[in-house]
Amino acid sequence: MKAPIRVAITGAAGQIGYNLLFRIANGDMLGREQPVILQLLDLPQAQPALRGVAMELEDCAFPALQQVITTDDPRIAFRDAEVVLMVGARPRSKGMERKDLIAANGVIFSEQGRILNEVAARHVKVLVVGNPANTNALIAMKNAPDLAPCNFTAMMRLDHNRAITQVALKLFQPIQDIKKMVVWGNHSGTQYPDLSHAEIRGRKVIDVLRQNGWEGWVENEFIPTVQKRGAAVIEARGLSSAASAANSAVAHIHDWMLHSHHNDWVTMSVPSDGSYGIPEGVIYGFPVTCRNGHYQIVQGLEISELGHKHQLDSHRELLEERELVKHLLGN
Ligand code: NAX
Repeated sequence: MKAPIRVAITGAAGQIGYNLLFRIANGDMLGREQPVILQLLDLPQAQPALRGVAMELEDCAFPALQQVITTDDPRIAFRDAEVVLMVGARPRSKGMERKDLIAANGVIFSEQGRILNEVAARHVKVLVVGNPANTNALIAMKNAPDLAPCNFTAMMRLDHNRAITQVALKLFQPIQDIKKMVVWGNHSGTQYPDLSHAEIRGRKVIDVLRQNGWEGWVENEFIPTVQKRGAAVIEARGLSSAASAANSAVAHIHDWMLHSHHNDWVTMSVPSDGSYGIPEGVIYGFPVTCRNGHYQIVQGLEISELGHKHQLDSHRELLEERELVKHLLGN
């Protein structure tokens, strides 16, 4: 039998947590044969709810679920964790400005980054979901200088999946036939959903759109629909995306730990390395392929002038966010 993997989840009593934990315990993220120990963190006032979720997990009798730990102490939650899903974040309250939200969350992610640095497994893989996800991931990474920066990522997979579905719906084609989508940049309204490299059964999606006289759809409908999808879900449901966010977190870690599909790529926000003219110093959505626990940014894609402008707009926003939290970044 394989050794269990310790998976820590912050904000585990929240709505994404409730949609995430059962998927992980069922083996959707790391495989049915991989035992897991769930180390669940939430605030003191959420502990009764968290214990209720733990009871429900026990009641599922998942074969791969070896243990559930509930705590309000990040030191306990992160100890020896090999996978950490940082979902817990301060929600935006009424009248709160974006910059205040960034600052409030910055404090949480700097403290949790420091604790990860002290107690997590040295090869821990971190996915930040809590918003502003890219900047929170940067803060956690900067406060964990003993851990490899490449192991800090933020979630763009939901945006990626949203983009694929919009194309599949437009073309009336199966989801699994749409490959090589990417959403560049920040998980925010400045993100750049880019279908110019996307393929359908070996043909460029853009050529199929052109053939139907639908080129205008890309800038006029596709990009804004994907960019604003989170707000549309809030408008319809009265709550932010939870099951789809959890599904994306499962897929992000699954592909990173195991592998992405052959002849395709996925979007992950990872520390920029200068690729595509995005200088080091931000966590940015790139197309990546994953093998054996490592990701690689896909190189050599041709970017149009307009595409590059979209990329830089999102980069500029990340620099502005970084400026707001620079006191939390250490060096
Ligand atoms: P909820 O408010 O339902 O749950 C958040 C949980 O985090 C709560 O139980 C709260 O007590 C806990 N929490 C707050 N501060 C904490 C701390 N310092 N340590 C541990 N736990 C803490 O929010 P939910 O809908 O689950 O969303 C969580 C985060 O995901 C939000 O920041 C949200 O904006 C973000 N999202 C990110 C997405 C992405 O694609 N990156 C999409 C979905 C979602 O909007």
